Amino acid sequence: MLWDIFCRVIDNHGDLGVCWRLSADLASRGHQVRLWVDQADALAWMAPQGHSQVWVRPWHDSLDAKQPMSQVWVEGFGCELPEHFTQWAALKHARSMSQHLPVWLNLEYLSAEPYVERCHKLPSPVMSGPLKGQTKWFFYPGFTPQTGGLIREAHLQFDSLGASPGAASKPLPPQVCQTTLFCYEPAALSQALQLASLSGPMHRWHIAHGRGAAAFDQALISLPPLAPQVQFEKIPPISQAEFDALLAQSDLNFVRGEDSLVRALWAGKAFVWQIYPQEDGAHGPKLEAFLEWLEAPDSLRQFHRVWNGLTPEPLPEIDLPSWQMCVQKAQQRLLQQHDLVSQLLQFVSEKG
Ligand code: TRH
Repeated sequence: MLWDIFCRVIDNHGDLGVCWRLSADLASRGHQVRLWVDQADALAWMAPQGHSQVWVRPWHDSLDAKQPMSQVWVEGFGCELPEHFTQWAALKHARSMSQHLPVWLNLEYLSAEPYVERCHKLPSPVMSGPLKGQTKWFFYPGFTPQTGGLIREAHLQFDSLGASPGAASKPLPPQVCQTTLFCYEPAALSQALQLASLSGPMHRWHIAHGRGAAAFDQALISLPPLAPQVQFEKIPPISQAEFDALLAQSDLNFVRGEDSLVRALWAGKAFVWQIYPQEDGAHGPKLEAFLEWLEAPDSLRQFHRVWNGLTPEPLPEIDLPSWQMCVQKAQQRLLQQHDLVSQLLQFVSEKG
């Protein structure tokens, strides 16, 4: 099938990261994708290899009458279709009355909250514009069988120790503990750098570029003079495949947002999630719902609450073995469920 996927970059990299992974996964299953993006520049490092079956198109690019109608439209995160596209589609549809309009989906943000199961696959009538009267369908990713699931490509390999995308490629001395840091600006960062288990010569931090790297620099400056030395390496922007491999090679991953959370689950290593903060505080219950689903041990829950600024208490000590075991159990539960793209294909075949 031919798919149109629409992505507007709000800030950070998650919207584009998810839409690219979705497009590439569909393409690897033999589909063709027109990926409409308003700011595609991050794809240069995220997906430098591209994909021969995915055509990235600028948001305002218009289509002419010869271009084919696709079978599925996906609005990434409620971004709404561009006006020129709805006009083109309405005209094309009117000229060929026999042709069905595509199945129209709104791919929502990921959450473990209970509303996701209730709202998944609900219809939403289109009330205005050239396509008034059509129906859009909500498609919610999620962590339970009653949701749309998570993107999980066929090439991911899982064993009892979790996924290993490239994990074996760079053997490291076993005694050195590796941590990857991909975060926003957690107030507890300088505290984390002073934890006995995360500092000193037997520990190495891999610092992903961007906001987290700037926050790391600030945290280093604020360390007291006698704090143990932090061993670290700054990582330039790397491709999603390399990023996934980095998570798989680490013993502890600090991740953020939406897409790297899923990748931390597939990496199967202990992780701490910094949730995207929302002004109305909606991220608090969203984080708690996730920790509940994760069946996180107390120390991991507490670490998350402090890391996300939800409580002023000090960070608890890291407990890598129990945190990793919890992640691996969660991963096993997820592996019993269908992945997001398989579920999307099933839904489209029902509605098409
Ligand atoms: O960048 P993010 O903070 O994105 C966020 C969230 O998606 C959030 O839900 C959304 O509301 C907000 O954006 C607007 O974190 P996330 O989701 O993990 O996306 C990062 C992407 O960047 C992910 O696909 C991994 C990729 N990446 C690389 O490919 N290479 C890199 O070097 C790094 C650091 C990241």
